Amino acid sequence: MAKAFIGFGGNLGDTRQIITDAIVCLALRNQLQIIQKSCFYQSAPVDAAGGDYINSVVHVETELSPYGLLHVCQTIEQQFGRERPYENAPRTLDLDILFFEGVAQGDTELTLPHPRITERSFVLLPLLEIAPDFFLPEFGELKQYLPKVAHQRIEKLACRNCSCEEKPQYRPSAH
Ligand code: PH2
Ligand code: MG
Ligand code: MG
Repeated sequence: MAKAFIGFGGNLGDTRQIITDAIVCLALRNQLQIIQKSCFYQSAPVDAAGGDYINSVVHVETELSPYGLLHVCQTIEQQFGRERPYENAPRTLDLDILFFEGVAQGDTELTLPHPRITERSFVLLPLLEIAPDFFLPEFGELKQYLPKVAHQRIEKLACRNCSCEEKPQYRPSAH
């Protein structure tokens, strides 16, 4: 089983609902298990037109190959009406494989790790939320890149998607 992280994003339609449903579709796939989901984040489009994006990152474990996982991601994008009229066009749903354990490749169809992880707050924040000590080979600790993206507008939304509620928190009683 390999560990992989997938970024979800979109800025057309009810993106929170779309991402919620897309994660269910992903979970129903064979040879793949969802380990953790981040909260939703709302962010300004980076190098793209259109309205604000909603983003989230999911940690999976999979027996699929990187291209097998890519095929699953592309099928789910299609299910949710993804169209590609031009580069970085507004979209209902985008799934990007950010990291696939043990794989470093420069293929144009699938570059791994994703070449812009360290440059985007909409990837770094949700990824670090579910993997605070994430170490990216060749780049090092991901958290050190946070100051470099601090100017990118992003806001964590109230919990709805994340695994927070699955982790019981110690709440001392008032008495
Ligand atoms: N995706 C892009 C380009 N720009 N900006 C934000 N905030 N979120 C995204 O998911 C995003 C983007 C290309 O896939
Ligand atoms: Mg993308
Ligand atoms: Mg993509």
